[in-house]
Amino acid sequence: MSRLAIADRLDVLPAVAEALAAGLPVVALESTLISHGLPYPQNLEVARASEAAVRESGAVPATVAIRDGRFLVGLAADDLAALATAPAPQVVKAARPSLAAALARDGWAGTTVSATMIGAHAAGIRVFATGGIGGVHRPAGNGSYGAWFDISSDLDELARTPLAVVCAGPKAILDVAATLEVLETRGVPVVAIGQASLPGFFARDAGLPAPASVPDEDAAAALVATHLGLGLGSSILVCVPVPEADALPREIAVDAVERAVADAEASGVAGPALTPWLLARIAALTDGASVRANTALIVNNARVAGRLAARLVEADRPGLG
Ligand code: PSU
Ligand code: MN
Repeated sequence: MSRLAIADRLDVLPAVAEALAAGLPVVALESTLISHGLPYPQNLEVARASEAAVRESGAVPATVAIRDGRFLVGLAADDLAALATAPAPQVVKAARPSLAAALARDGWAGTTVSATMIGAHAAGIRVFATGGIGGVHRPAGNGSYGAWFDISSDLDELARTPLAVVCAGPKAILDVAATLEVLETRGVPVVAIGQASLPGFFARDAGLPAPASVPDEDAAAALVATHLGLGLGSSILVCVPVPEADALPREIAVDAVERAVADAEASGVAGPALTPWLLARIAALTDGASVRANTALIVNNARVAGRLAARLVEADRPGLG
């Protein structure tokens, strides 16, 4: 009888496999932001800069993607470039519900937060960096969810797969308060580093208190180690504010998001196309300022995740530190 396992689909890059076998810190990076979230050439620049930031923090980067039926954990430099430059319609977006479809076809798929978590966890990785997680989309202008009822599979994945997921907060295009409520119901701890308010993706402040906060990365690492050590099966969401110099002022972010959501509604965009559509519309509305914020926060999260992974490895070694 055949074995039923994701592991049979994994191709772990040798540098990543060696690091994991040696107990060295590794950070998974997602690839939907490369394939669908950012335009070329910023997507390739961000992907390379994120890997470099993880390395500078003392960890090994593992960008996760799908190609020709294989679940790739860690991309060689030429593969990263191939994914970033592959013609858009030929690259699909793979999440938990579309994972089988993405693996059953030839060609590339960018993995969302949910699909990246599945591959990273199967490979034995504990820390993952992204830009912003998916969540509960906003209701239509009339306040009714109706045809707009749309909750990202990222939220259920956070509840069922144990990792430390580093992000800049739920994406600002979402109903952030509703997203936090779902995370609470599903038992996912959400912690902000260095501030009491929830980081707001493009902006440093989402306008809501974070469910929990810690003063610094050391305290974050201790909380992550405790959470993962409990074996509850869920992830912990670590929220890092976008770097000050590249943040969008909150009013500008709120205004662009509101206009983009109204435009999406008027254009009838929905489903998996919605998030990429909104990000592109906001980029146009802010003259590229949102892309600069998005780029800066992704690379910054990769850097923080690298340091977190290194601290977790130190905590594994009793008697040291
Ligand atoms: N963060 C970014 N840009 C992105 C995404 C996250 O800065 O493009 C992607 C992530 O892959 C996330 C996905 O998992 O958007 C959510 O899509 P959806 O709302 O369709 O579940
Ligand atoms: Mn959706």
